[in-house]
Amino acid sequence: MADLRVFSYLPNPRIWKSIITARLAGVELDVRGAKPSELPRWLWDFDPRPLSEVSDPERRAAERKAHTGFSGALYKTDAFLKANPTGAVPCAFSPDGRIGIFESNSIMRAVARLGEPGHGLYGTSALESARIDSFLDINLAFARDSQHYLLAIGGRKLSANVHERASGSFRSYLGALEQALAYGDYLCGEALP
Ligand SMILES: N[C@@H](CCC(=O)N[C@@H](CS)C(=O)NCC(=O)O)C(=O)O
Repeated sequence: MADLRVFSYLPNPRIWKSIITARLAGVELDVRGAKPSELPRWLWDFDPRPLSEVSDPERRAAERKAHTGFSGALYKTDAFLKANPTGAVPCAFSPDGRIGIFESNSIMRAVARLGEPGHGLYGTSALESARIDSFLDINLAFARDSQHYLLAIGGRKLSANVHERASGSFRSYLGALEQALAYGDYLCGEALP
């Protein structure tokens, strides 16, 4: 049995970081999903599957309005929304489906925590892990603003305001990385794990 189940549209850059971490840390992932264009015709659930395999009542009960990156209807079960209150993908589940993990950075951290002892990818102490969290946290504003920017370009609705926000958070995020690297070769620790 895999250590963690991940459901997403595939490929999704948001899960590459978890897949890379899993390879380096010796964690087995069970990655499920389909192309972005196919996912609206899937049941979003711990046991995700094409709607062709789902009964009509189950499909009707799961119908929701998409909110980000998709339009129209998506089919998310109550159990999916209980495990993953944002209703977004990627999301991950414990092998028994009882624990849901959402936000791609959190999924990556879960993979690192599940990894073999000593891999060092999430630091070598509580404080080093917290420093890594600091960089992941400042990434969130940039990730959100760049998502709005890319979706606006895709929808041919790019405004000066959206561009300005993405540009500002890009500068602020990379500025912090540059500042950290002005004092040494690593963002955290003294060597690559
Ligand atoms: N910050 C989240 C973003 C996830 C996200 O926005 N996912 C969108 C697709 S890009 C989604 O699942 N939308 C579902 C919906 O529209 O209901 C992460 O990094 O995991």
